[in-house]
Amino acid sequence: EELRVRTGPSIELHQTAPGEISVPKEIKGDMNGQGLHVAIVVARFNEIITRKLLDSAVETLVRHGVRDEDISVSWVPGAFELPVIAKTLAKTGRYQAVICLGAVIRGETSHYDMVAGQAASGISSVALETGVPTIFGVLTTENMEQALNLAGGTAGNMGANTAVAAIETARLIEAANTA
Ligand code: INI
Repeated sequence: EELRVRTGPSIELHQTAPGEISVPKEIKGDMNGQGLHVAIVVARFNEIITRKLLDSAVETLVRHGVRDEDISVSWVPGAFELPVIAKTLAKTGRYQAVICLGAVIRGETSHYDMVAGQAASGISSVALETGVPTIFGVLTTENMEQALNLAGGTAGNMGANTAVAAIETARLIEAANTA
């Protein structure tokens, strides 16, 4: 009896029945936008870029089931102003996600690093302080050509990516709260 071969505790713990392995419970967000309310905050600075991001974000939200009337759009002067309006909107409790869109282009400013850095850390703070997923859709590029490529050119459209991130994260939060 004492010489019985043991498989070891790690294997025994995971074996529910012969041949059957238990797996951890996975909590997932899906891409169903039905019923979601989404706020978009968009910077007017470099509007030639940000309008393309906005169009793509709205189109992608709607394609995934978000109703037009459940999407709000707020324009701010520049990327630096995104966090304060994002926070105001997040705190209303009316939105399951907030998307921030902007374009900070190094070639055109000496305070590029300030604007880009503050936008990123401000947007991150809004998400953590409010619990509302606040999506970072600020392009930070060396020049206008790179920005155009990321706004519907050769490198896709970051606006669409932000819409996908907003829906998945909002749905994951919903799943995590009800799991
Ligand atoms: N705002 C941007 O969104 N992108 C930029 O590239 C930019 N540049 O180049 O300076 C920019 N500056 C404005 C800034 O966001 C604020 O609106 C401004 O500083 C007033 O607070």
